[in-house]
Amino acid sequence: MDQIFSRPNALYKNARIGTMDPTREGLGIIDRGALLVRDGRIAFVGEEGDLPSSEMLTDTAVYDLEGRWVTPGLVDCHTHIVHGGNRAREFEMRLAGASYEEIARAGGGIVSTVSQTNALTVEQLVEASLPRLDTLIAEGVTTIEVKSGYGLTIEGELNMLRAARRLGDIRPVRVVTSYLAAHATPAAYKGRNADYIADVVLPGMAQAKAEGLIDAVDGFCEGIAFSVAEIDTVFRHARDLGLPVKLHAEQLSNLGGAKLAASFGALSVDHVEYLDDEGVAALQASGTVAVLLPGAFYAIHETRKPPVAALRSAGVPIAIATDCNPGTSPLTSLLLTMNMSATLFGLTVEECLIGATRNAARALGISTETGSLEVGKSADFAVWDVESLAELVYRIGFNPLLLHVFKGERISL
Ligand code: DI6
Ligand code: FE
Repeated sequence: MDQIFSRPNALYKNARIGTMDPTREGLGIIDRGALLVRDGRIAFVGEEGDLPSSEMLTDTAVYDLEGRWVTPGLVDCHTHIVHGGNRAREFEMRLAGASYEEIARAGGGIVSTVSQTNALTVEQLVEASLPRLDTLIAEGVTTIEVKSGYGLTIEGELNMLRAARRLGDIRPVRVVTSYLAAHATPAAYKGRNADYIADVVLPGMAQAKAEGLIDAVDGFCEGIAFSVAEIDTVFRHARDLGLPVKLHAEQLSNLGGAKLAASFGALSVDHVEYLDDEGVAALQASGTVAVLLPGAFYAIHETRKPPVAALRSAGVPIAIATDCNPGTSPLTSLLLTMNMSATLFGLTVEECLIGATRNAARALGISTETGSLEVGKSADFAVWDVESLAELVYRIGFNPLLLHVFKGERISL
């Protein structure tokens, strides 16, 4: 269990800070900087020489970071970390040549995790998820998005979301939840998507919202999952309930899911390997974030890369995330995700760092709270033992985190 110090008012000085502040150039770097934390929020961030007068520094602990680099706390904006069991057997099948779609159509894939998940109580789901969450926290993740989508019954979906909320109660991390009942159709409703949506997805959404369990609604728009029209039905219900939406879109083909999501002002569309120019234009118009998931691309041996150049020139914000899930992305490292985003998708170091902080927070609709180091935001930041921030993207399987702070509380490792 992480040892958490009491919440001090604290001054962190002698730091090199990558603020990711959008009002500053590039990474928003401050060379000899200081961060003042009061009541869990950033009261000052800037050049040490511009620190406010001394009275703001009374009853304040002072930490000399000895010139080390500081970034915002990392934000993993797309995960399925709450689930039972694993799919190592399918991994072997894929090594023998079976495609992700063939495995799904043969009853494997998502639905095979469903029974392993529904067999667990909420507390058992929490216990099963903690090793994955702790691994991410140990790399400086201070915010994580957690989806449902392996229950596929009302009670099963709600239990997953209850477990997700519980994770945020017992660990120093902000948990943002997404309702993903429209992830797959359970065996009992095989070939009857519309009935499944009417009987489970829509009433479950209302119940989950009433219990304060969901922050957004997600869906899987794909030939092996739900059509654009079916997702449209789900998103209309979300809009009626006042819930924002996001979508797994254009992962294996182009059904036009991104365009539909953009028409609802979606927070994000995720995967987007098969996104076309029309889809890019729709995202640009709606301000929707494109979340790239290199773990899934890598694990299912996908060859089609997301249209990064088109996204870049259209000014569509790009975020990256682990997509930590037992089937297509059993990846529990946002640092490795940054390396894969650069190496596999051609993102720059700056795009990777902003993609795992500021733009990831934007994909969750919490840009006013975290994702960059600006006055008034939550004091969520990480201190790294590196010579340059590029090392956070360059290294493969190495964690240079020295310490991190969440809501002003110093999290020892
Ligand atoms: N796309 C994915 O890659 C994951 N979900 C989705 O919509 C797969 C989840 C799984 O295979 O368990
Ligand atoms: Fe996913």
